[in-house]
Amino acid sequence: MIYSLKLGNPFETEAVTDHSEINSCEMSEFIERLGSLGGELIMAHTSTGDERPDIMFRYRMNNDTVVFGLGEALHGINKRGFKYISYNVDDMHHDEEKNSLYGSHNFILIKGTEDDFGLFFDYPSRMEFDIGFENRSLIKVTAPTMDMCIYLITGANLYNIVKQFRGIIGKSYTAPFWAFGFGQSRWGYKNASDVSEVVNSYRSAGIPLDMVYMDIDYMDDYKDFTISYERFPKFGRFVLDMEEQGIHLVPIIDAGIKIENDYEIYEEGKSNGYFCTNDDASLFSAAVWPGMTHFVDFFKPEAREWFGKKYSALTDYGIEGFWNDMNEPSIFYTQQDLENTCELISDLSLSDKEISAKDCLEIRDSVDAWRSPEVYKQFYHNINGKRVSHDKVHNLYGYYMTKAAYEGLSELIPDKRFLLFARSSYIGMHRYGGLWTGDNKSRWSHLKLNLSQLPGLNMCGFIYSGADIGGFGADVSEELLLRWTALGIFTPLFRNHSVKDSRNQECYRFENTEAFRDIISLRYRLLPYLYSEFLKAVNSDLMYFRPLCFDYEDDNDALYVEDQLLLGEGLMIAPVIEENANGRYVYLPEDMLFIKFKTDTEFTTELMPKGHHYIHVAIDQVPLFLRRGNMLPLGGSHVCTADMSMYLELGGKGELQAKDFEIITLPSEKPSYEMLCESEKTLVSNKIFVE
Ligand code: MIG
Repeated sequence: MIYSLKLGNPFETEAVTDHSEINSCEMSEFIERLGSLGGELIMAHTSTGDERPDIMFRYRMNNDTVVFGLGEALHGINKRGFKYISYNVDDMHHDEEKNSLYGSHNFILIKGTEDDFGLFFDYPSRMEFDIGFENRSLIKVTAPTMDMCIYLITGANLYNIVKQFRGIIGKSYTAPFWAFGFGQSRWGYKNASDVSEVVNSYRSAGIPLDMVYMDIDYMDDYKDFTISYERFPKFGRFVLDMEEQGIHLVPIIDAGIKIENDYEIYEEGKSNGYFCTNDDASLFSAAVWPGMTHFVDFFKPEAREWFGKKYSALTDYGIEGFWNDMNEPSIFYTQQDLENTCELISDLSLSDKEISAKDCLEIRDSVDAWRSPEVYKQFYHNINGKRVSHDKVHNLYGYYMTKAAYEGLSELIPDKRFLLFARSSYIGMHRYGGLWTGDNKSRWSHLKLNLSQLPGLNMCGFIYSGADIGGFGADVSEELLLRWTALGIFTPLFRNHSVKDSRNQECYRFENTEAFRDIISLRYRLLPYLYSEFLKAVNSDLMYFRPLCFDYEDDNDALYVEDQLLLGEGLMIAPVIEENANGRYVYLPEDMLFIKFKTDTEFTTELMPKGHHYIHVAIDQVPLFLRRGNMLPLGGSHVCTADMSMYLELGGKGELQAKDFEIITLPSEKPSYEMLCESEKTLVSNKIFVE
């Protein structure tokens, strides 16, 4: 059951799209329902003497309570023990003590002693989730104003609650099949020959590759919807050449629009009033990569429509995939900051006083708005004719940018699925694109973090998601990259990406290219299963990745497993995430078939009983577990999805042959092809890849 409570005058975020099954409650009824589950809702005046009350949800946990959710938030799958702040931020240091990341996903799922329930706080500005941080046994969710919708979801079990939640927030974005290929990216590919070199090197190493991402350097002076023809001469020809080699180019689009006379986007945005404004209605200016920029007011439907159509600058060349970046929005400093700082310097230089260290620090701080929440109180949107402070709707900015892109691309490429994902997000954006989890680092702890973030994201509808494989910042070791890639082959978004001045991180740069080839080829062999499970998750509000306890409800050991996940209906993954390990401990909640891939074509299987085990997994091997009653179809090895037309043609037209697959089953008898097509649990049926 789903209950909602509307408090005050909430902003319509459009996170929830289907209200038909929701019982909207009066305050007293809602409080009573929460109370019967052990939760309290309290309105309290803040000590600052604000007239408006704080909202606080409170829940007393016992020793066994486990809390899930919060989307991409840091820490483990179980969110207990930390305080999370929903206020989107561009912070490239994903350290354990950080409270916020790029997205805010205000859904929590409480596994209580008696009843389990979920809560969604639909509130687009800053709020806090203290999940047993200040007090180990207390959950405290607070927001500074009472303008919010709260949704309470009860159900038979955790998975059922998530499915109901997914049902009200609308169907997740469907990525095209090719977006499940492997992608190489690096901030620093500056011209066509850099990109070609990447493609050639992958092809000659025999490592599969489907896309090369183009970071900001492909643009002319970091201007959105431009291409530097100096560095990418004959761009149209180049896109076609790449396509012939089975490569999709995926350019980046940033949020800030460069202020420059005669730059079409700037001129049109300005004359049509599509940009965010200052207090006094003048245009708000702030610096990002292009220098001074304006920000599109994505809350205006006309501005969204206009911006979305601008993607034609690239789709006209045959581009079908994009990533949206810097859309928290990320701001280095504002025009105002810059002016104040100049004034400060000039005052100091005019005075006779010696310039102190304190003065220098003041100068530095005065021009630095990066990651400062204060800057978001300085500009405004025009929403239905009303001026709204950005701060009030801050967490929605990336979401509305992605909505603009999605709607534009749907018109520009109407007959095809396109690839689209973004960095900043809020629940609701999952209908328009996927996300990547931003600037992680080449650290073993971030490999683990990658795994921990996946189920939370799935709960909130973000199925097409993934992290920068190998880590964005810092230098990666070959071992870390191999182990990380061995996790990456299972994530829908599978992209190796790194920052400019870090060690070159393309797989062919390392000695053991064969191991990379085997691991990534395995991804392609698994695609029939993976893409089918992805479509099932999207179309039926399922989770592609789930914590073990979602399926093994009464298994107390399964409840605490933090480094294994269920993948789709039939698989469990247990990647090696420790340095210098020759394997790992796994927990099997039931008997499973342990499949160890040695190369892309060679594997061993072993039936393993329920319980705790140690498995040996060498650096070039991939472990996988098949659940009872399921089969795993393995397609052939391919260097790109374009070569897999066999699967793509299936849409009712092509004939799928059992011989096209190698089939791994757990039951003793080998299933016939007919069985394969008929079985409810079948992964290969003529339904794969068809909605
Ligand atoms: O301030 O476009 O997260 O993936 O390579 C850095 C350059 C801007 C941040 C993105 C990262 C991208 C980088 N961007």
